[in-house]
Amino acid sequence: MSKEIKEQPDAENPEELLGLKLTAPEKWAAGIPAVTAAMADIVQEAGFVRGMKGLFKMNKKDGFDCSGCAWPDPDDDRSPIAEYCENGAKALAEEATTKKLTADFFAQNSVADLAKLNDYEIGKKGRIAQPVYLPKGGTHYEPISWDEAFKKIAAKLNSLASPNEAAFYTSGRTSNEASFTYQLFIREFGTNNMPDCSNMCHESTSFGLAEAIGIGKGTVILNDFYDTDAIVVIGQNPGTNHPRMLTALQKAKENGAQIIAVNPLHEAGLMGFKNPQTVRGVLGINTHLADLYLQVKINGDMALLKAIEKLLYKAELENPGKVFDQEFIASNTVGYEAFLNHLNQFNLDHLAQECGVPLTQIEQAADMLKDKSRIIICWAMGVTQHKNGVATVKEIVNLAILKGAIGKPGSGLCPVRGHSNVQGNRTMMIFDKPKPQQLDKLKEVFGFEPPREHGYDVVESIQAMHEGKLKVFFAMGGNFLSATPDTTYTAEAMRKLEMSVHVSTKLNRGHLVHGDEALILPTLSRSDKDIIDGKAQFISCENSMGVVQMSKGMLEPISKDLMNENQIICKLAKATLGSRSVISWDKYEKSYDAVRDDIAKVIPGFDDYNSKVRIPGGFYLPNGPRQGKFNSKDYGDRIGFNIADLPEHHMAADEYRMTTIRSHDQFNTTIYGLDDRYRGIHNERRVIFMNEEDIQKSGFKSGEQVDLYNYHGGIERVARLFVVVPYGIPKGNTATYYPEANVLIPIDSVAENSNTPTSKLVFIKVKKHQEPLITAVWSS
Ligand SMILES: Nc1nc2c(c(=O)[nH]1)N[C@H]1C(S)=C(S)[C@@H](COP(=O)(O)OP(=O)(O)OC[C@H]3O[C@@H](n4cnc5c(=O)[nH]c(N)nc54)[C@H](O)[C@@H]3O)O[C@H]1N2
Ligand SMILES: Nc1nc2c(c(=O)[nH]1)N[C@H]1C(S)=C(S)[C@@H](COP(=O)(O)OP(=O)(O)OC[C@H]3O[C@@H](n4cnc5c(=O)[nH]c(N)nc54)[C@H](O)[C@@H]3O)O[C@H]1N2
Ligand code: SF4
Ligand SMILES: [Mo]
Repeated sequence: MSKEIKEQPDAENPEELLGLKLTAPEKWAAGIPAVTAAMADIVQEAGFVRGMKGLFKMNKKDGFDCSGCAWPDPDDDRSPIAEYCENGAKALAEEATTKKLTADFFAQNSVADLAKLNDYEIGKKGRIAQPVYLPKGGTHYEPISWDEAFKKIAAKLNSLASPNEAAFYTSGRTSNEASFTYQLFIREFGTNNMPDCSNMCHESTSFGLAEAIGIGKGTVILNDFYDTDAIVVIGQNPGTNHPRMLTALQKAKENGAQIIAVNPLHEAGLMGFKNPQTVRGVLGINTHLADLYLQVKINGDMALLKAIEKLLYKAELENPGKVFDQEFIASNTVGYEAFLNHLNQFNLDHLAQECGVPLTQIEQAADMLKDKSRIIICWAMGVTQHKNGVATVKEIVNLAILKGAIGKPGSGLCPVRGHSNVQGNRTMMIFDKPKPQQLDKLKEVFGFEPPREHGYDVVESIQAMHEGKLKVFFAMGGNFLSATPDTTYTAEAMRKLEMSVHVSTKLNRGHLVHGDEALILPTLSRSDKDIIDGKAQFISCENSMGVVQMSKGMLEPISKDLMNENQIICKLAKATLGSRSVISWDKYEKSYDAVRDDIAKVIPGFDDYNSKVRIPGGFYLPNGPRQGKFNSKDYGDRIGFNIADLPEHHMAADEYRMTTIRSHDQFNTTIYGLDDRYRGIHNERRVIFMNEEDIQKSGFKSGEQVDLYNYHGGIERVARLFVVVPYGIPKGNTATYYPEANVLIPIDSVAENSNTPTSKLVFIKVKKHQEPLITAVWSS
């Protein structure tokens, strides 16, 4: 294998193929194979006893919250046996592993050597067992004591010309308590530079919904799924990314709901489900899920939604008051007439062509919705990670308000969140654009003056690093390098830092592309026992439906040298701020209750936090729109119809649309395995899904080795060595896995208003694979 001459270890996965095997894509999800996959993983990583002990307590009311996705747990009774899915079990296997990285490991493996491994291999090395430090010019991470580590980071932070030369990232697993103390420290230090994974995820939702209805969160609860007439799932792959949602969809179907799926790929988990926790499922009996599957083109959603709205309008004209909820529209909305005029400007055939769905199928969708009023619309990354992500979110609101499908049982907006506490992070004020009222409250309660100027989000942070404006990057979890776009540019940016610090559970590529000095601080994971002063503590998280509940880890940590995230923050705050601080870090460090008492004073909905969080199953946060009380940016207690044009795509004749997706065997940049079982991909990640006709037209064949190019802004970005896989994807559309294809996503290709990277649409050219011209290997 050859490599270009590089001064630095590679920032990407090695360009090597592992040996792809293809099977036919599945038509249903879960069932026995899921149980088998889950068990194999957990037993291999954690051993039988430890693994089973963990699984037994996962998502139980007295147990710990699954660190996987943000799908909620049932409000009422939970299964006495298993309240988790295959991917929850894999998430546990990942952190409950007994393999650990000690000083020896880092002494034996240089940073450059580690960078030659692929993400799967890096992750499988085990949990980080002690703090490590990479000195300037160093080749190996070395052990460092916690005290020394805090001193070094504090000295560096205090040496900066301005607090705005540091940025503090958050990934979405950090608990409410640690998120609160983290933002408090950062703001007392003096900056709002708080990029977070939300910026790359549901930011378009948070922005769009906050403006439209007054809260940047969804409006439904789990029970709404059990009593609804229709569920529309747009740009989401629940079979892989929110597997227990399939149980909710199954129950909805049993109770008479119809399901419409909108997706460029036929995802197994949207088509059918064999519930492994029911006798029927174990016997292999499949619940058919989607009644209608609309295979849109990538980013065809806006055109599709408008076409459905237009057909509903036609039906409303034929049957006034029977299709649209005129009462709701009259008393809760603004701009109905203008919106209808806007719809009138579109031609149905044109809309059908733009979205790629045959008009007859769009008519079927409109028919299914027209007589129903209890409708839930779910969405995820297929909607948000587009240039017009915010506008599409608002178009979803348009459809909901035409039908009066919001603020009443069995109806509403359901953005399905990613990370298990990503929603809670934002509630706890992890945000680069805090509201003035929130900052006033901090000042009132704590007595320091928080910075008012907005900070950098993810994309702005990378650009600021590149321009030399940021000197220190501190990450609470995550894998910033690999999760962000334009990997080559981002790696250049990170290498310009004076110091990079990662608080992490597992080693990842983000630790291998670093500033002059770098530190990795190992922390407890969700399932780990968290003992302070001899007492077992618990943290709390907020799920996708606004339920806050406790989470108590119970597995023995793999090392005595791990520290919980809150303690790391408190100790760093003391080391950095010293007597400048007005906050009782000692108190917070010893007790989450003390943190919760102060959260109760600052964050609305958390009064009496310490008692409410102890109620088994937790408590719901207030949500006005769920009760039909709206608060939009422009129209007060009414929701304005949003008027948005169709997106325009200017692409060359030989360019394809490319979306990036998750395989079934990964959690973001953590690669659990090399298969994507439901899509029939085995033992490979460097694949490009292409339409059969496109493959033929380009003179390729199945299995062909290709390179992928993007030329946005006149810069050539290349992802080398991918294998062509013929797949049922619309013509002109392609899909690749994230993070292997992130190198192709231009840093300045972002969603309007939310600044989210457009990970679901970049334009690429596909060419026959060529070995790079320069073929020397760098030396370390
Ligand atoms: N096992 C597992 N669980 C996870 C994660 C994980 O990586 N692994 N990640 C977590 C996180 S952080 C998040 S945000 C969520 C992500 O959950 P999802 O949003 O479900 O994840 P993705 O795979 O990014 O893509 C979603 C779907 O969008 C479709 N799609 C792509 N482009 C378009 C488009 O233009 N229009 C439409 N309508 N559909 C499109 C894809 O085919 C895919 O089915 O999952 C969370 N849960
Ligand atoms: N092309 C493309 N890019 C994308 C996306 C996409 O769909 N396509 N999706 C985007 C989305 S939705 C998201 S959310 C981001 C995800 O971006 P991130 O949240 O930054 O990435 P993760 O892969 O979830 O982070 C994994 C790392 O977190 C650390 N970790 C795990 N658990 C804990 C813990 O409990 N505490 C601490 N301190 N560390 C922990 C481990 O070291 C692990 O390696 O990626 C985004 N990037
Ligand atoms: S659905 Fe999500 S939260 Fe629930 S067990 Fe599965 S991965 Fe964990
Ligand atoms: Mo996400």
